[in-house]
Amino acid sequence: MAGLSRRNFVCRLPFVAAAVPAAVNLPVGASKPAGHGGGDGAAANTAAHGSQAHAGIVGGKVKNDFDPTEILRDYDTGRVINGVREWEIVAEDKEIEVAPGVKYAAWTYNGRVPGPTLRATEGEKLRVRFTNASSHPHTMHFHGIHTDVNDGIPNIGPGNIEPGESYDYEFGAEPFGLHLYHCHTRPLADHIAKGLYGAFIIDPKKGRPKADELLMVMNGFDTNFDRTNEIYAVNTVAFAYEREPIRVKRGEQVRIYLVNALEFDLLNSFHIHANFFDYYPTGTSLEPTELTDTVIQGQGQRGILELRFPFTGKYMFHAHVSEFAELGWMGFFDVVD
Ligand SMILES: [Cu+2]
Repeated sequence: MAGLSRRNFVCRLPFVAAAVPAAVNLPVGASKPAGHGGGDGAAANTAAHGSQAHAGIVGGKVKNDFDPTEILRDYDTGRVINGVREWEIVAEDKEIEVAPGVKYAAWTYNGRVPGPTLRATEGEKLRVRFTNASSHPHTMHFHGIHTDVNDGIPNIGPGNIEPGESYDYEFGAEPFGLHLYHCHTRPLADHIAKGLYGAFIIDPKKGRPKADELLMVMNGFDTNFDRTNEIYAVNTVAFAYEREPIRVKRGEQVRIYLVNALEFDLLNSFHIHANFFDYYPTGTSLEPTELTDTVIQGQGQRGILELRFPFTGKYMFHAHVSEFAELGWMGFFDVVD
């Protein structure tokens, strides 16, 4: 029995919520709600168009050592020692909660998913002191320009860093832009999907204009290990910003660092309601390429969005892949004076 696919999972959510409060443990695949076969389209349809189509994952509190609202503005600039900017990163196995009642056995960098948002300035020398305290081999592979031995892949340089081992990755901060880092141990999709990824921001030397800066890593979780995702989110927790909308100021420049770390789905997207944004692909130019309200990113793609909200109120944002939105990837901005 393979358990529920994510597609019949979304149809079942309302029944599940009614039948068992802790329902969203369901994607683990064990218990199917009785009396609702996969062909029960009419009933599913009725429920899905009711007022609480995703009530099964909206309600309740999620407990983690990290908070999606704090992750938005939490930038880790490490420390500078003898002219080198340096971070200490530890990989560890850790159970996290990706929706109320949905636990996930993650692999993490510094205990959180996404890992810390590492931030440096163009041209600096960087050192990432990596220790593997997990029970599996891992690496840290950075997007950027560097030598092969610092590329964090299995067969070159230090290769896989085994449990209990450490390695210092050293490279320069180039080019400026929004990059990412992730484990590159095989099987690759699994090592990334388990949670070993984070954003890597290199600021241009002259900086960018002042803004309220928000980090958003689009991700998902394959909670029943069938290589499709059952939960989608920004910064890990489904519907986190629906429960706690992102507070921003009317008229203020907002800059979103948007990264697609999703595995098992080729594309992800970001759509803002009632507004438009300037888009800077990969953040490697200071000139935007597009004024739009929707952007698509493939696996590993990222870009910078800049916008201002002219009106106060609650403004939705979500994946325009509707299925992802219904499984957790949606939220609100709360625009205030
Ligand atoms: Cu790994």
